[in-house]
Amino acid sequence: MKINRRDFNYSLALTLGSLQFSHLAFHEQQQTLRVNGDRITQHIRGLAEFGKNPQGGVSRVAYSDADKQGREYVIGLMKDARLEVTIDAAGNLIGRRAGSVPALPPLLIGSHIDTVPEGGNYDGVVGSMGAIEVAQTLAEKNVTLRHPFEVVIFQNEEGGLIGSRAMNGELTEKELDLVSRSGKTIREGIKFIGGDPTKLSTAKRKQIGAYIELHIEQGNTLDTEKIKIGVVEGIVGINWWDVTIEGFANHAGTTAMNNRQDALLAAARFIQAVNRIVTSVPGRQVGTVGRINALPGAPNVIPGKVVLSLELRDLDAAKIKMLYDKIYAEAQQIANDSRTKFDFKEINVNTPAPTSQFIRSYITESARKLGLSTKLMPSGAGHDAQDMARLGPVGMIFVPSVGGISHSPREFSHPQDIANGANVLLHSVLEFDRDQVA
Ligand code: HGY
Ligand code: MN
Ligand code: MN
Repeated sequence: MKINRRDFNYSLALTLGSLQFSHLAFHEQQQTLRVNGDRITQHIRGLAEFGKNPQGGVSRVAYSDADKQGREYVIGLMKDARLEVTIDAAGNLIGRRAGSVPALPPLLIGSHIDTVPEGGNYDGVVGSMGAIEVAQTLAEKNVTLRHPFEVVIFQNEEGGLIGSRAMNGELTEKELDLVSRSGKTIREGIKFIGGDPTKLSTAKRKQIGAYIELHIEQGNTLDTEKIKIGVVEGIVGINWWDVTIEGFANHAGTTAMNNRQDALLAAARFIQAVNRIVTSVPGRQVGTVGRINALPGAPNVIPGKVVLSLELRDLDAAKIKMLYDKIYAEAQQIANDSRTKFDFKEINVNTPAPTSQFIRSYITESARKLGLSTKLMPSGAGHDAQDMARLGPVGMIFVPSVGGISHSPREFSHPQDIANGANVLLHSVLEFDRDQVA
């Protein structure tokens, strides 16, 4: 058949028009996609069985039996969501779906399922179940993203962001010998959950397209101000030290009050000093002594040794350093006065990280289209996102925590708020995938 130029142009215009139309229709169809909120609730309840405690929360510390069982449950959910599941050498759980443009850097979403001792059912769990739900929604609606897509459940978030620091290459060989809350060293723990600490470097990633994490706020700003979605502007840095105070253990009945080297008394002064120094300058910085062990630990022995934890947090690493220097100097004074010795050992450093401007705008825009109010806010809690920020742009979506309670069995977020957050995650993923092709 002979075709003249006019006909050709006409048919080309028709084809382009219908392509454009189908692209628009596709775009519109994507706009109406929603997650299944009831299914997220069911999965949160399902996971709550592993490590559940009488207080109504869970103790699912990393590398415990409950953690391992919870991870097995999660692997099942990932498979149901048609994700291809692997465990990397660091023990992170990864569920993948291929993208239509395999050369693009991967788009990651996820969170963690390990908890603090006597923790709740929402910290980390909401983001993990929300991410799997996003994957399942995409699979059910046959949406193929351009980017390779991964749901990542990071291991041992609560013990110092261990899994995500392995992914960005910051986890050191020395840290593997630290004893975790499970009683196992990190090295033993990684093996226990199916990783391979001898091949840790293979868990290290080069570049990611983005990492977006849904999480409960863990503070009361959204709940008090009745705002549905927090758009995180940055995540605090967190530094941990073990502080050992050496005194002299002696008889509590025969050693006069003016002749003691009481390590616990020095520790008490130190704890007061931390609080005073941290509150002596303006800002949102926080400092905590959250763990203390006095030895030998008997009513009739003057404590000869104390080991306690010191934690400092701020969005500005320089401020953390400044506070630490002041605390260190004051500790030397207390040591002189009390004839004790203070030794500081840095055990974990999580660098502060701003979130990416353009991912914030996808989150804000997705929330707006869903009719949800937003607020730009910092995160006072640490998250794996701060480590992923070393590998590419990151964003975080917060949903309200009732009463701002977290790290407690009384942690709670309403199912509707969780579904809202997961929908914002879904649409942020779609926006990113549409826009970012370079
Ligand atoms: O400790 C934290 O900030 C976090 O919940 N892992
Ligand atoms: Mn936590
Ligand atoms: Mn968390």
